[in-house]
Amino acid sequence: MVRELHGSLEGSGLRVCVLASRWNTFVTEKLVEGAVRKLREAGVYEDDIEVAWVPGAFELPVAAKWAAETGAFDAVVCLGAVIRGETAHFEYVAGGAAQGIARVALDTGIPVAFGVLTCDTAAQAMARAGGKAGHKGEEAAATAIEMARLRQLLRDGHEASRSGGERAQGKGAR
Ligand code: INI
Repeated sequence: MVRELHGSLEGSGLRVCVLASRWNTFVTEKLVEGAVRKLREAGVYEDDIEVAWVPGAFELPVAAKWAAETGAFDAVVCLGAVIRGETAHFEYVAGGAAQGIARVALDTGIPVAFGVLTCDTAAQAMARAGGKAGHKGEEAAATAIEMARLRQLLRDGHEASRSGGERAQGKGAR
């Protein structure tokens, strides 16, 4: 029978690091509020939530790497708001943050959620930080929990088969 796995949104016992950028704080404070609210609602314990601030979105990847490498967290949530200006700076900051965050997740195996808004205007950013277009902080927190749980399911299941389960002994082989 095909086994189907879904990471749950049950957060108790998970340790989560929330990283937020100080650029455009009027938006990122709202992203942090939503993320922390979502983590609490999911059952993550108060003492298992840590929030750390970085100067800008470009600094999120290296801070995520520091957090992931401690071994103290089951997931990291990166929050930021990059708002387009008149120069190409936007592309470098947003691109660097996105690629860097993806790389940290792949390099460390720790889920790192991408809650960085990349918008043309401040109004678009506010709409996505609890306004008409949803809440990317909440979404990123939920993603982090789901991925941390899925990681546990995938790793625990295969850990069991490696350490002497039926298939490892050849009994389940077709
Ligand atoms: N950082 C942001 O998080 N959002 C922005 O909109 C932004 N803009 O527009 O420049 C921004 N720049 C700073 C950048 O993230 C770094 O902190 C800086 O380049 C120093 O490394």
